[in-house]
Amino acid sequence: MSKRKAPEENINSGICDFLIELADYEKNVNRAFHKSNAYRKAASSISRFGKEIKSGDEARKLEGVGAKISDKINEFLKTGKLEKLEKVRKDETSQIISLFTRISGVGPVAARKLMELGFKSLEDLKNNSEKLNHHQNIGVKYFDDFEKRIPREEMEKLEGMVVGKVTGVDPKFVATVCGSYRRGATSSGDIDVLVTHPCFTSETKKTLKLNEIVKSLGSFITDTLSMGDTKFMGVCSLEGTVHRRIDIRLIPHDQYFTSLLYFTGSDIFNKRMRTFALEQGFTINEYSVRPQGSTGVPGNPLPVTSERDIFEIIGMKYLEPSQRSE
Ligand code: 8DG
Ligand code: CA
Ligand code: CA
Repeated sequence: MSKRKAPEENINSGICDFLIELADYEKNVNRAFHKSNAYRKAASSISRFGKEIKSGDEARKLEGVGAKISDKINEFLKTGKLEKLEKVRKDETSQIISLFTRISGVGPVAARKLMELGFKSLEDLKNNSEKLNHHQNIGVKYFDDFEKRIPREEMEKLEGMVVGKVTGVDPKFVATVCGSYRRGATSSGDIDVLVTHPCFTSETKKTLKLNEIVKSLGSFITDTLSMGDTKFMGVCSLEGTVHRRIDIRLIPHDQYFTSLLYFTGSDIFNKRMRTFALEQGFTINEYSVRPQGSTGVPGNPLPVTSERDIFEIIGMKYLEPSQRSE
């Protein structure tokens, strides 16, 4: 996942910002993933609320906001800041780990390890490249570029270029840019491309050559982070300007719509939808929708021919991509 999200129009952005900062701190520095998710969930509820929150008690009525978060909201509304965050921001360990987790390919575990090796800055990492893997070194190299959001206008150019080249290999290829771009965002963190072909299904297992698809993109691709059978992670650049992260995934034709839904996100929306589905007795993931069965063992994948089908099966009102941001 890319590490910076675009600021959205949100009347409670002050509260949401501090909750997301706490979520990142819990995830990256403490590796307390449940706590981190709790903060993110609360931030998501509050940003969907749409009205100005005037007290912790008012926020408590929302899903995912408990006593502790409600107290923090009161402190923030009263004083304009949060004692806990003030401390975290001053702490050197937190500063270094937070910086390192912003590097592509560096998660919370690697970030702490690098700090424990005594590294404090990107400069330190550049001078000790043998301590980093290939992906991480490229992450350091393009650190500034990867932090820059991609304006929608550039995303449109990138889309045109990728789709043109891929369908040039075979007009039956379908290439779709998903992620925040498909949700209509004014800027995106990276380029998430799904590629499918009618002859490539989970049954036939006919392998498509992902490296051929990547090769067709030519010098547009500047670096490869990893190349698997179905997933390419790399770096691209239009006319040698800013370097952008690009992921290309090959998806079997019969799993295309569940993948499209999953990789359109947002990740918060996916979590909400998955929870909703489970409550209705279905398991959904990027591969399939399956009935949960009374014994808890998922049944066979149900046929799906559109994203709308998936919403209908689980009994959720259809939401356009642009309505799936939270
Ligand atoms: P952005 O790049 O503009 O910052 O936002 P994004 O496009 O929504 O996020 P992303 O990190 O590029 O992920 C693309 C979609 O993939 C996301 O919207 C939903 C799905 N996704 C999850 N969980 C995860 C995950 O852990 N890793 C990745 N790579 N994708 C995930 O729901
Ligand atoms: Ca991505
Ligand atoms: Ca993205």
